[in-house]
Amino acid sequence: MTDTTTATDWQVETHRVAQRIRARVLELTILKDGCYLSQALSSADILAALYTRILQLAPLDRPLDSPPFGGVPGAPDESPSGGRFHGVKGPDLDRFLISPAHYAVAIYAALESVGRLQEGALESFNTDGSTLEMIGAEHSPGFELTTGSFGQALSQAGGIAFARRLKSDTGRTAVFVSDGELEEGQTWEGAQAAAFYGLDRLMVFVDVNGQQVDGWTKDVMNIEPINSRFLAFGWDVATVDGHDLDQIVNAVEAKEANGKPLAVLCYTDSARGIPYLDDRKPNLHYVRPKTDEDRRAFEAALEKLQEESR
Ligand SMILES: Cc1ncc(C[n+]2csc(CCOP(=O)(O)OP(=O)(O)O)c2C)c(N)n1
Ligand SMILES: [Mg+2]
Repeated sequence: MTDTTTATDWQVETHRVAQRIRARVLELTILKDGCYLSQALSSADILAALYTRILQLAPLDRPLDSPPFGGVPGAPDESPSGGRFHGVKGPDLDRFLISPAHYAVAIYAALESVGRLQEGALESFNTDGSTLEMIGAEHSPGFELTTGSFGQALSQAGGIAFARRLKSDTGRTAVFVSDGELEEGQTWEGAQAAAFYGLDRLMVFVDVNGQQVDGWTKDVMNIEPINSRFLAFGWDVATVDGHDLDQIVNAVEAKEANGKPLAVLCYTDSARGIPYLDDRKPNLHYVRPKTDEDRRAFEAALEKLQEESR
């Protein structure tokens, strides 16, 4: 969906949401002198497509605030789960689970962009006592699970999808994972179990941005060929350009009820929207403006992204 002259209304609006995500996280990167920026650049279109077009989530009456951390959710205290930003749960509604906890700022920006997180809430981002943590946890907006130790959410999503099938829910369970998490053994145990139990209402969206903390994923621990690996595990697989809204949405719409879970492999660019960062690849896991030239380039990129967000 690069040619906006032929884009339909939803594509134009969803593209704006994606640019707002990028702009917001870049703004915070400048303000905080560093942030998980590249993750927002790579995943913005996937998240925008999910929140505006793919997921069936209950609407909220109004954007929610995220009060300070009041203890972990669950008994005996009643601290709210970050899942409430996805609306009330329902048998015919979807669930959306986030696995890579360092993508939290991209999730907060996405929630703000689609009117689920109150504007201004991000002012407390990464400050003591705030639930808008740099590394999200089960109390952070959008998060139902604590998954800072990676590779866990696919198994948990499979468990949730399995339980939902026992209850005859018709809603789908979606989980977002990063490509570095495919290096984790538990990911593949989860994939194996999901196929074994025939969980065809389970969908995993992978942000294949090619990088992990120590460099290119292919150099640290190669995960390719991801497509044939998932196929071999008994999944349906769609390989898409993770910046092409049509391709992402169509991958889900083409899914048949055939007893197989779906993996949508979204190949992305971790500098998308800020070409200035191209030269720093693959060292974009955590981005700081280091020089005055960086700061000037970041400010210029912010202006452009904000312009495209309106
Ligand atoms: C089980 C586990 N091992 C190692 C880490 C440390 N770690 C934090 S971020 C990261 C990189 C993960 O890859 P990815 O999410 O693809 O990186 P990105 O694309 O965000 O740079 C690693 C290995 C962790 N959080 N959990
Ligand atoms: Mg990655």
